[in-house]
Amino acid sequence: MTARSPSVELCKGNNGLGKIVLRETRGSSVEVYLYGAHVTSWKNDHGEELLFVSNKAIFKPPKAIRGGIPICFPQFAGTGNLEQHGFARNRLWSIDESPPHLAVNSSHRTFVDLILKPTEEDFKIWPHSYEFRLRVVLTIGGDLILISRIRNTSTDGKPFTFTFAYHTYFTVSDISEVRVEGLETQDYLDNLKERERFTEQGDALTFESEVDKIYLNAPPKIAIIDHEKKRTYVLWKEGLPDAVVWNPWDKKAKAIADFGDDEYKHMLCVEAAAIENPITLKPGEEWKGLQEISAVPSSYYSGPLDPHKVLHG
Ligand code: TA6
Repeated sequence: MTARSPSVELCKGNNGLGKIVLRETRGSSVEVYLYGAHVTSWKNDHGEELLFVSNKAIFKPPKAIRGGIPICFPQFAGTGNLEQHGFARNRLWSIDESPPHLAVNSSHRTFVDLILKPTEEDFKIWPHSYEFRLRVVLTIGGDLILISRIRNTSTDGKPFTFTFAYHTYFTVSDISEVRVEGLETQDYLDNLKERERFTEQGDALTFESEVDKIYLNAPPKIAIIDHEKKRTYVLWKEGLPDAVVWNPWDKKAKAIADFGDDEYKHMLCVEAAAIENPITLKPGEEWKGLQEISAVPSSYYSGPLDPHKVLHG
């Protein structure tokens, strides 16, 4: 295999939208659109796509791209005059040519820094001054790291409060053959039951119907096991206490215009988030939220899930 040198390339993506492609030596790659600072592709050394993007995704502002890793800011599943997941994913970001120093280790050599600042229009709907810097890193080993730094730059002494999520869509071979480990016994708010609070029972999460749960104060490490592919996604989060797990299943999938009717079978959202305790920044203060995802062979292969167990819980 010819050795490649790591590279960062700005090019045109779908509909001529600006896109940055990060490539690492062993063949892994990441693509991120300037529109929404939206990661839409993360491939391993063998060129296999690890993120789900709907075949019906509309790469056209103001609609957010369906899939990949939408950035939910300044709110997650909120109400009021903002879109439910905020507006960061609907804005055109810029490449940050002079980012303040961010300590990274040697394996973080291939990255791009993006920045979003409010426009006059934004001020009308969310009257706060901020700088949102996103660093997208592809490590030598092919891991994908997102580091968000949000600073309150207001000069009028006004603090602001926000909620946040990396709304990550993982691609899976068959949702009924997927387990999630690390959230068992956690408390969660169930979005399908008016956000009532429950405690997760049993061991790993398995999936046989729509799920939309906000796990509170979840452990920093969560594993998503794709039995068929013998692949495990490992999600590591810092500064993001909560985790959302979402699959629309068949009925909701049909109701989402930019989502294929059967696509729910091949995706699962596991989202590092800060929801239960919104973050407040005084002027000059900065918040940092990091997510690292890796894809590793599932050495522990327990064989196909027991259909009776999966179907009847
Ligand atoms: O993360 C789960 C969720 O909040 C679901 O309730 C569903 O609305 C999903 O996000 C997709 O939201 P979107 O605004 O991207 O269509």
